[in-house]
Amino acid sequence: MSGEGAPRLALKTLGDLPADVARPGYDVGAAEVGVVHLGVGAFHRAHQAVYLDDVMARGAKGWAIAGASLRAADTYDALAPQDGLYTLAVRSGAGDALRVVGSLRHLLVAPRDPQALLSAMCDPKVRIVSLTVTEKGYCHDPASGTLDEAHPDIRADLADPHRPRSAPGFLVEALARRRAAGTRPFTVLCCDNLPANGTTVARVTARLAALRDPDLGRFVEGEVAFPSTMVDRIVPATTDADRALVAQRLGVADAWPVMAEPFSQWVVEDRFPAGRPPLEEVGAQVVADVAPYEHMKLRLLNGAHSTLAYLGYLAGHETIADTMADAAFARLVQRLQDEEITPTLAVPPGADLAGYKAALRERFRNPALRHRTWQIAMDGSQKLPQRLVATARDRLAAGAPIDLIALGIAGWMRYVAGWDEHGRAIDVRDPLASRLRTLADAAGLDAPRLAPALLSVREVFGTDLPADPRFATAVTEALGDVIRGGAAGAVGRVVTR
Ligand code: CS2
Repeated sequence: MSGEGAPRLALKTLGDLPADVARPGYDVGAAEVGVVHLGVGAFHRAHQAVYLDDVMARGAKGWAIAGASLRAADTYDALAPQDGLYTLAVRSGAGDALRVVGSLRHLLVAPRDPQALLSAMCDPKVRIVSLTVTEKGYCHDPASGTLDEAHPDIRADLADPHRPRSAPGFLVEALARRRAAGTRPFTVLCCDNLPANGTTVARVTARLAALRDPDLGRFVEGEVAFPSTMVDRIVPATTDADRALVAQRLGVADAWPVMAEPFSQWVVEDRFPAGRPPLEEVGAQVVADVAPYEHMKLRLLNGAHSTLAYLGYLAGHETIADTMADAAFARLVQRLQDEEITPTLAVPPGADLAGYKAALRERFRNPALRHRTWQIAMDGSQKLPQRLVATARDRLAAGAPIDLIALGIAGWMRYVAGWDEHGRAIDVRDPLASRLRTLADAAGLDAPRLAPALLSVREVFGTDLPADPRFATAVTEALGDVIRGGAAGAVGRVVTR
């Protein structure tokens, strides 16, 4: 069904879908755009777009999405012929529940036509510009959360601000144009796993604006709302096998369905001066302060995820579920969460932390998801600071041990060295990959040399931790263990200690 020329999912085939495929409960063709989303990847389509689909099914008008890709045109090319429709397959042991999502009403590709994206962002009906551009898409220094002014895209955006390339560049130019036109600013809604994501993106955007014009900087700082959010849903990359399976169930081809776990959570700070969709009616939590939710999620879920990804990959496990099926790894996750992460958390009001952690481990075990360790291992330099390093910093400030966190960090170091335990090359994807590789090559696979070499990467560890002998020693010892005994051996040893 997925071959060239097969009938495609589209508005005109929507009525022919089998009865067990859920579809939009509103007039999709008449839905009006109120949100421009930057980074219309799988996560967005399995998360925010689904909440907005639900919002419109409940009768709220004007919350459809214009989704832009800031780099590749593949999402556009897949979904434009489908009128923006795509399938969400919710995967569990009980099989796949399919649903066609209609909230993506308009698609754009920034590099093909930056002016079209800017005009969409300047439409007075657009009240929110949301983003999932991944950690590296903000062109910031992950350790300090400030704009990386030397970033090539930022330099390009300063040289030619009216044809932006970066996400902050688009935000600043669109806000400047709205201001000049007397249109009230949109609310900027970051949905990436950054620490204090709203505040961080506000800082980065205001700085870029100020570099263009101090007055514009003050405007962004004073007049634009950047509520913080916590987003959570595990969404592995779609494979060709997934496409074939979905096509078989639909009876028509869908060039880019998204596959997700049943769990979904969205916690949003209630600061939307231009208005917002009634998210609390569709299961999102609208709160005054996201910080405790964010810490809980970034540290317990993403911190454990990255630990499993590096050590699991090195131990030869393809997916998170495979890694969790190894009892020593499952034990590592539990102990890491209970002993080293939990004491650093300010728990959200009314949260059942024990239940939350147990549910997380069950989610990791979901055998239907096939979430690859390699996928999660990507962009570690951008992820580690908020997932593991910040937790280590808090532990050290409290005089507490960090052996398990150090093992996760050591897994990253061994991984970015670029060779697996059988001497095969690892395809390391990271904006700093070549620098990390150069450092690792110069040091060799020798912990007392490799650990300090990688600890010198300021973007990840700042300047404080490399100088803290407790941190450096714990990481060097853990790395020595991983190098000598392999990742599985090191995990086995640490959990029986
Ligand atoms: C994962 C996240 O790829 C990764 O780095 O840790 O995408 C994770 O699946 C989501 O944050 C879950 O909400």
